[in-house]
Formats: sequence, structure tokens, C-alpha cells
Amino acid sequence: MFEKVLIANRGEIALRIHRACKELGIHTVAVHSTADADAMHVRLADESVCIGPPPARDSYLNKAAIISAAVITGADAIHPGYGFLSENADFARMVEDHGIAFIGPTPEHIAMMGDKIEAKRAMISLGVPCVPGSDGPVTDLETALKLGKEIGYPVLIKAAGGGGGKGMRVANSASELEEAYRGARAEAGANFGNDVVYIEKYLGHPRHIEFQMLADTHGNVVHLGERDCSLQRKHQKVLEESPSPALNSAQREKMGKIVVDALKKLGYRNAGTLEFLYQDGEFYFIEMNTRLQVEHPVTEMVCGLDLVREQIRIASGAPMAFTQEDVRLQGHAIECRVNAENPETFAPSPGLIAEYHTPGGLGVRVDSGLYSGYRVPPHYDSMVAKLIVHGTSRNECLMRLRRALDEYVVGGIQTTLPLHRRLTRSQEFIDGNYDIHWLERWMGLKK
Ligand code: MV4
Repeated sequence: MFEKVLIANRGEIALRIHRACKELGIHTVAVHSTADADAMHVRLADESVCIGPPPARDSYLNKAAIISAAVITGADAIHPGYGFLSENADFARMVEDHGIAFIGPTPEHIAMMGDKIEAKRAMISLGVPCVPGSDGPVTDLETALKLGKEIGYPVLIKAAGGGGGKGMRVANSASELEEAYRGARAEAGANFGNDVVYIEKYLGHPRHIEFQMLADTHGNVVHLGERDCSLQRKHQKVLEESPSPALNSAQREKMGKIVVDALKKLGYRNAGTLEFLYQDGEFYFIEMNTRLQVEHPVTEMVCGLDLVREQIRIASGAPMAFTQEDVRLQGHAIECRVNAENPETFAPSPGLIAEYHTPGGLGVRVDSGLYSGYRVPPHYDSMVAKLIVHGTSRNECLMRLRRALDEYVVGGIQTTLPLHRRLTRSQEFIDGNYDIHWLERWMGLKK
């Protein structure tokens, strides 16, 4: 087992990783920018290293600074968290080239899944159902028009190096295709420095359902159920839940077997998530995330496992201590992402935290680095806390979640807590009948 782990991240996930390390008897090294010197994870870590000024490119994205910090402190592993360098294959390779363990998948699989075309090709070959579309990049408009005719409109043009919705364009007919094709390539080139695009049948009212996977280095692979992440605003997840209100146990078992077999054949290592669109009873693979996700706690609350502990154990070469038959998915969990934002305009609201009171009680968890007197910096993502609630049923979970939201006090800044208080009282949410467009409609952002 590792002696010392460097946590190459900040905020709530850095604290989350620190906690798992301490419970395994592992010393922790926190890295931070000058803006995060007073952050909770820095205060609690056994050691800390300032890696640069506030801009992420000079600190949390600074590969050399982070690896230097690991070498100087004698860390034998690095956990990247999510975001920043967590899906950067070059970073994973550099870490391993320095004889330091990267707590995550292999650099090869990170690179493979980072190219959405390669990821789809791999999944098709592994027997995972995908959205009908092009077999590879679409390099000219004529090909796009031919494929549009074959697939049938509407179609979606997507960036191979994309994800998170950037560079996506819908074409409802052949006459719209040229503008959509050129627009998608231009935006992909501008956003990712890679203007390679592909085409898919556009699904108009899907849910976003993702399967949590864990694989060790001894050939064992398990799935830990699914998460429904359909409630999104501008491609930012707002609330996630497990299990999905739309799935029954037969569908879960069927899809679970498909994804486990696929990752076994792939020889995957560590944690990973396969993202699907789910529409009219059918699953369609769209992307794979080769990192721990923000919303991993809803899976932890339902399966009773500490996913970061499992990641660390797997990275140290230990076999998983359980098989698929041992996995028990119990009850229901919902996570509300709490952002330092104006709950109406979503304008960032950094600043000094005045009074701070977190909810408690059975089945209530708050993952956050906030404390009274902490100053939320303006430089980074606005998510400052996650409220995760578990109940034996979805209704019990909802009752508990509303109660917990009403207890939660964050003074000094604005947060999205009022949005969650309204959302969890909306009948359509309570009924669980929502797709990926519902939240923006409910918020009046789209018709
Ligand atoms: C799609 C789609 C409909 N049809 N692909 C959005 C970002 C990336 N994760 C993939 N996304 C989508 N791909 C096809 N063929 C709709 C979306 C999409 C979406 C997906 C999941 C959650 C929220 C979304 C919001 C807008 C569009």
C-alpha cells in the first residue's frame, strides 16, 4: 500500500480524497495555488506545497509543478480527482515515467476515451450499443450529406475531441447541414485545437444515464449501478440520482452485464463511467469518462463502497475484495450540487463565508471544503459543496433531502440552494418524469 499520496486537485474533491487516504493510513500531500492557501484540504493534509499563482494553467494544470511537488515530498502516488489533469494522458504517462503511481486508468485508455470517435469504435467492437452514425470522422460536406440521408434527420454533428456539448450542432434537414457542419468544425477547432467531427442520429428526448465501473489489475470488473444525470443546465449537471427512476432491475442487470463484459475484454483498470443516452427503452453509448466523477457519492450511498479507497487499493495492485455477486444496491440517493452563484442568474458569487451550518442526521452527507471565515476564490469552478442524501426509497430520500436543504445555511455569498429547494418540490421532478431538456424548460430557459 502507498505511504504518501499527492492530491492533484482542490476544493471538495481534494478533501474527499484526503479523507480516504487518512482512513487507509496514508500520508497526504496537498498542492495549492496562492489563492487556496487557506483551503480546508490544505489545512488538514499532512504536507502542502504551493504550486503557483491562481490561474489553473499556472497551478492545477501545471504538470511539471505537480510532479516536482510529488518528487520533492516523496509521494509514491498521485490522485488527480476530476477536471484539471484527471483525463490528460500525457500527465498520466509523465507521472508513471517518474516512477510514481497514477491513481486512475492507463494512459492508453485515457487517450482512447478522450477521442470520442475512438471511444465509439472501441465500444462497438466490444458489443456496447451506440448511437447510429458515422464510422469515423466526417471529413467533408459531401460525406456529411450522404450520411445524413442514410441516418435520417435530425442529425447531430459532434467534435471528436469534445465532450460537455461544445462543438455540437443539430441539423434538422439537408439544407441545414452545411451550416451545422461548418459551425461544428469551427467551434471544435477553436475549443479543442482539433476540428475533427463525427455525425450521429439526434435523439430528441433522451435521459442521460451512466454506469459506474470498477476494474482491478487482476481481471476483475464490476458495475456499481447507474446514475441518472439528466438534470443539466447548459451541460452543467445540477442534480443526480441513483438508481434512475426510469430503469427497472431487469434493464439494469442486462446493461450491467454488457458493460462489465466490455471492460473485461478491454482490460480496463480503475474507476470509469460509461455515459448513455436512454430513449424509448433503448440505451445508446455516447462517451466514457476515465476519471472519478463529481457525482460518485450517490453510487457510494447506494452500494456502501468508498470509491476513492477502491481506486487507491486498485492502483496499489490489490485485487478487489468483492465480486459482482457481492454488490448490493440498496435504497435511493440524490445529490444536489451547491454552486457559489446567484440562483436566478447563475452569475458567480465568490466571497467570504459568514455563518455556515450543514445539515445532518441519518443518510445525510455534505462534501465541501467550506467553513465560516473561508473566502471562496473567483478563479475556479463555482461548485463549493455537494449535498448527498440517502433513503430506503426515492420518496424517503426526497423527504429527507427537502429537510436537509432547509437546514443548510451558507452566509456571505449567494448559492444555488434556493433552486434546489424549489426543484425538489416540483411535481414533475417528484414524479421522476424528466429528460435532458426538462430542467431548462422548467427554468424557462427553453420552450
Ligand atoms: C447527444 C444528444 C442527442 N443525440 N447525442 C451533450 C454533451 C455530450 N455529453 C453529449 N451530449 C448530447 N449528445 C445524440 N446523438 C444530446 C446531448 C445533450 C445532452 C446529453 C446529456 C445530458 C445533457 C445534454 C444536454 C444537451 C444535449
